[in-house]
Amino acid sequence: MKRALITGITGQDGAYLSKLLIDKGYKVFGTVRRSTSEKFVNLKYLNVYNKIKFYDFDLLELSNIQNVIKETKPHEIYNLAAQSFVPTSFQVPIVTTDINSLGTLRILDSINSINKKIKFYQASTSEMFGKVAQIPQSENTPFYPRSPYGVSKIFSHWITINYRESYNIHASSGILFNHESPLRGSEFVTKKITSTLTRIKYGSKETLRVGNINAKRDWGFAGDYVYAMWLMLQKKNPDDFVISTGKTHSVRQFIDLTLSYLKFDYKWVGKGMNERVVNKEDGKTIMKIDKEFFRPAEVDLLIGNPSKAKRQLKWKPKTSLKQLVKLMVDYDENQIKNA
Ligand code: NAP
Ligand code: F7E
Repeated sequence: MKRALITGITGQDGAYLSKLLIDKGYKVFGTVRRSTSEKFVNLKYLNVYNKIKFYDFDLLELSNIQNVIKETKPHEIYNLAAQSFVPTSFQVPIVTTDINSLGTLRILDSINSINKKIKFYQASTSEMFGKVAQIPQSENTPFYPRSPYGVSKIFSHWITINYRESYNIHASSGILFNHESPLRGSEFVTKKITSTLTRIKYGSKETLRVGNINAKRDWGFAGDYVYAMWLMLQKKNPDDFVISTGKTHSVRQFIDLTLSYLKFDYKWVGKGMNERVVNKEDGKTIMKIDKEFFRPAEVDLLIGNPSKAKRQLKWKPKTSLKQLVKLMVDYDENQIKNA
């Protein structure tokens, strides 16, 4: 039986990847940071919680990482753990770097000393492209990060390549563009939009407050993307792959898609910071711009070129943005109905 160790199993991708690997017959071990609040909602939602063996773990603690690897003896390690929220990385850049950059190095160095045969997946990101040097972005596009998060992930990307080349470790990096799902963290823009607008549709009096609605992202479905992670570790040789849909949409378009799916009768009014969305049925403002949600430096446009993954991994995205909005809103509606 194949054994996989997933760091960051309580996050969005951790849940979908656990489900995929358990369905494939793996024994899955998951790492968890201790906390006083419930962390297993995603894993329970996908019905995998009871099939996973959990370990206390923090990427900041080398001996802890080594002990977990020695105890679980994994064939594959998927390093999904990270401080992954870009705005927070401006607030706590040093902790973000310690977790995201040195944390990755701590795992790689542990693999190198414990068992070089363990295959390793690193969760790299389109945030490394930042102020993009090319459109669309591919594996060969130069990096220009725009946040401490992006910078921290470039270290982990290159240290993964370095350990592969120096010590012959099967270490691959997936440069994943934004991927979303019903299980996306509540602060990320897509989830914030679908959950808030759904609550408003069901009678909540709140207003959706967002930042830069002109930012464009290449959004895919997390369920499709974790399959690419697994494919990378099944390849004979390790490598780096861009995983994306090849399409880009603005936050404004994502808001439109959500409003339409929820059947709001609405209109956009005003300009710039005063732009807002009004519900034509009662004249109330449903969405407005708030400077609190702008970042010190922004990534304006991301659009990935997934040709290498299509060619070499035979991977392609299956879920359109419209289908993704449906999945997310349907889930948010069920949460309200079952509350
Ligand atoms: P997520 O939902 O934010 O999950 C992050 C996970 O990392 C959580 O389980 C979190 O645990 C854990 N974690 C944070 N700090 C830790 C630490 N010091 N030690 C151990 N665990 C720690 O992220 P995601 O969306 O699933 O993304 C998975 C990975 O892919 C991340 O590395 C992210 O940076 C990267 N990525 C994501 C996207 C995307 O669009 N989703 C795109 C490209 C790359 P707690 O539950 O304790 O917070
Ligand atoms: O922002 C704009 C914001 O926070 C997307 C992480 O998973 O994907 C994610 O990073 C865009 C940005 O994701 C709000 O300025 C407007 O331009 O959903 P997000 P992100 O920063 O792209 C990458 C690939 C990762 O690797 C990261 O880990 O939306 N935006 N208004 C807003 N964003 C947020 N969060 N909230 C707003 O109100």
